[in-house]
Amino acid sequence: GLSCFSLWYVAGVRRSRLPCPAPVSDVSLWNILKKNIGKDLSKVAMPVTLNEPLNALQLLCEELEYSELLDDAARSDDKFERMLLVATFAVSGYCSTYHRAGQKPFNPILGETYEHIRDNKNLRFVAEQVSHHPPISACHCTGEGFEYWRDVRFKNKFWGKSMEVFPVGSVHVKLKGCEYEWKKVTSCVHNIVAGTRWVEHYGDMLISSEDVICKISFSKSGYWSSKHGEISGAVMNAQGEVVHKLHGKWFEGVFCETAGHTRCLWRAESMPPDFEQYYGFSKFAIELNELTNLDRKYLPHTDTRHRPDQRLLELGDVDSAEAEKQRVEQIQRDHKRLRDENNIDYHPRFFKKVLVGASERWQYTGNYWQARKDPGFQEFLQDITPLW
Ligand code: PIF
Repeated sequence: GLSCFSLWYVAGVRRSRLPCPAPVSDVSLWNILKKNIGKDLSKVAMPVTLNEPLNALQLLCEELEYSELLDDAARSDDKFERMLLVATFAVSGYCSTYHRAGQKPFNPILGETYEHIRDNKNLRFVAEQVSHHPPISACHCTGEGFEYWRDVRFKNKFWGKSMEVFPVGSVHVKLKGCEYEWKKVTSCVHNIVAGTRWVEHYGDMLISSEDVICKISFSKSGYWSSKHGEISGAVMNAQGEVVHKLHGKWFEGVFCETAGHTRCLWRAESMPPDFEQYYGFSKFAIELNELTNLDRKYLPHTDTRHRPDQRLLELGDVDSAEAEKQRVEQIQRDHKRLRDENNIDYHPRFFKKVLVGASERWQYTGNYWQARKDPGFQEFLQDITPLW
């Protein structure tokens, strides 16, 4: 029968705490960086103590924490209101980064996957690491009346004190037959080597759809400025006339102003107790890497929740986590060498590369949820050598 655990799971109850607080890390990032000046940092294996127990695929999922904004957009009959909610969703995706500048996510292994289901929201998310060098992650998600997809590759620029991250690739949302597309703004991690690390996002975001556009500016200000985190923007019709104005802070909330009247569209959830000791994770982030008995039954062996080094870090066993990270990375190198020696091309399982103009996109094949059905992934993934 069902264990107590799975009954909880069925009822949608998830853990509200990580098993262990973040270990105290004394690793000197400066020692690593000075040895690698001018190098592409994505080609340097970093110590596990720089990481948080989540990876880049799970961070893509985390940007959907406030997906009900898209559900609401899909329910609205007003195209300007729909754009307003899509734009608010786009801003809300930055919220989790506020308390998370202290660590970096795990870099997924090529072929690693991550799924996330929220029955109460009808949300189904799937992601796959489709390229190792350069690291590229692709994801696809459906909710109540919307579809969402994105692929991303991060370009970094290390400036000595700070690091700028330029996400390459677009975010797409489709609802009520209309497609919305935008590019994410530049992110910057300050005080990389000394002092308190903090994150800032800046630049202009343009969300386009058929005949409504929205422009949002993320201000560059400084940590102590009252303008820190400020965004402002406008929803415009095809003639460029402003219909609604937007303002707020990406870590706090978004407000809409229409003809002198102001209303709140979104507010960030409050943080769980002791979040500082627990990697700055929100309630949503805490849940992302939970592995229930039911998950064990259904998840493919490629799912991040099965990755041993990340699990060991979550459990606070730093030494074993480091040893496992190196072992897993070596397996990945061996697989690559075997492919190279035998002239075998690598093809991701659930996404395929398509060319749109001059740019590459990774399109979901639809295979994942199909393969998950009885008899599960065994048959579908049997040709994949275990990743770890
Ligand atoms: C390893 O990844 P790490 C390296 O890629 C290594 O080259 C590879 O060996 P190989 C290993 O198999 C990898 O595990 C390095 C790098 C990874 C990303 C991209 O995890 C996402 O050891 C970045 O890390 C997201 O990290 C940033 O790249 C979002 O994970 C904000 O470049 C970085 C991060 C820079 C450090 C900044 C620290 C800030 C706290 O032999 O196969 O090449």
